[in-house]
Amino acid sequence: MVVAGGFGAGKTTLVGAVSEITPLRTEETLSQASAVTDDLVGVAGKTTTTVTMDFGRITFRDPDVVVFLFGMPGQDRFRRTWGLLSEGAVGAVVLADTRRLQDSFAALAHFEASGLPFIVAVNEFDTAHRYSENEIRTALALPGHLPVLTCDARKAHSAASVLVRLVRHAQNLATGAGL
Ligand SMILES: Nc1nc2c(ncn2[C@@H]2O[C@H](COP(=O)(O)OP(=O)(O)OP(=O)(O)O)[C@@H](O)[C@H]2O)c(=O)[nH]1
Ligand SMILES: [Mg+2]
Repeated sequence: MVVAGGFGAGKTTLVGAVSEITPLRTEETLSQASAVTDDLVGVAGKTTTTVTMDFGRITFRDPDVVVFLFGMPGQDRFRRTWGLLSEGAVGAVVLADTRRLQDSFAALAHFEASGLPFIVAVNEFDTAHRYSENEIRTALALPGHLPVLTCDARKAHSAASVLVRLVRHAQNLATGAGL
């Protein structure tokens, strides 16, 4: 599975929260040079960014299914990496931060074009306004069948629920039940 979404939406946090192994991370310090492209409004405390990927693993029980998790870099200048990381994936979670909803557009467009099953999970940051599912669906122009849920990327249980929802959605699409 891949975890995608805009810069600072909480992808690295989510992979780290659910992974049963110490996640592989590729964080680099945000520098003065990136200030022009990596807008820190809403994520002022952020000091690093993912430059290649996060990698984690989770096992679902009964039946045992081992899932590899790939967290993507957020900025759309890494778009080439998104395609490479999502090749052969079961599906994608597009994490959204309602303080910077526009940052989700590039990932949404990517998965719409690629045809990979995806769901939207709103990572509810403490300082962010809470919007209804319908408001988010409208703002992101999402079709009715596409699951939209909320989560706290820091909490393993919440993050795992998102992944389970993605599996169900992918299964529904495969059997035609979700159309
Ligand atoms: N309050 C709160 N903080 C969060 C949550 N999720 C992530 N954070 C914090 O937000 C910051 C950004 O999280 P990351 O996980 O690095 O975000 P990312 O999407 O991987 O960022 P990029 O790789 O740079 O695109 C970190 O300081 C996290 O601790 C959350 O659900 N609530
Ligand atoms: Mg990251």
